[in-house]
Amino acid sequence: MTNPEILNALAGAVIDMDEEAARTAATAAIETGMPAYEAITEGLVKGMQVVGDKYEQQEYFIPEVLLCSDAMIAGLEILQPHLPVDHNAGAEKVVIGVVQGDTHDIGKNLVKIMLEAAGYEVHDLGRNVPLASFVDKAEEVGASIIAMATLMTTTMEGMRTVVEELKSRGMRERTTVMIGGGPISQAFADEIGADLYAADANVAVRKLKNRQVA
Ligand code: B12
Repeated sequence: MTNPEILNALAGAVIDMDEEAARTAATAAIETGMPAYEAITEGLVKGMQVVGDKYEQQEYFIPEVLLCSDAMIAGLEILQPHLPVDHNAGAEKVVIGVVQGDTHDIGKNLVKIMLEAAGYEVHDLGRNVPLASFVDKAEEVGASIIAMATLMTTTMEGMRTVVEELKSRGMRERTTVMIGGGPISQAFADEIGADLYAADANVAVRKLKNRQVA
């Protein structure tokens, strides 16, 4: 298979809810020497974006979306061990999670994988995370970065609460707050006083790295 065929097969496997096809295409990607990073972002994630569109057009419903996500995870399990790990981040610690009230975690999991590959030590609180837990965990493990995700407008405000909580505990100055997810924007990040916003997992890693250099 050529590289475009492999990327199409990865995306197609996610759209077709086919775990086996996702594993086969992921294995083909590795065997042909395609960077795992490219296979994830240009293959599996592209497929999941199409799934998102189909859900919004009511062509797919919750059961289909969950099967698509299983196929994406099947592909990720093969690709993730092949992501080259960069040790230059000096094992800076990140606490990541999806804010309270929201259970969408596919994007957050991708950001986590990319951060780990970039050399960060990631503490994953999962989804529907009580807001104070972000700050509690950062304090407990000595994390310098809190990364929060949400895909729902109804739960965005929770991010502001976390920023305020950091201030009231005297931790704001030493903690970088990064936010992302569907309804989040740079304008919202500015409004609540978050340090960084990223529209996707690649940009998230780049912005964190740049911030270190700065
Ligand atoms: C998959 C999905 C689901 C799955 C979630 C499975 C799972 N384990 O995550 C299921 C089917 C369970 C689901 C349930 C619901 N969903 Co839903 N779901 C989606 C869907 C179709 C795709 C989301 C997705 O995974 N995309 C693929 C990933 C890769 O993209 P991503 O999450 O955006 O992540 C990327 C970036 O945003 C960024 N990013 C993500 N996180 C972070 C974090 C940081 C720190 C940074 C920097 C960047 C970053 O990087 C990622 C990778 O590049 C979206 C529609 C859409 N187009 O987004 C609706 C959507 C998010 N869901 C929606 C809704 C309403 C619901 C439900 C309430 C439906 C219901 N009535 O029950 C429930 C939620 C219940 C709850 N309380 O949580 C709405 C939200 C509307 C809104 N604006 O508030 C959407 C937008 C659909 C719609 N148009 O109505 N859903």
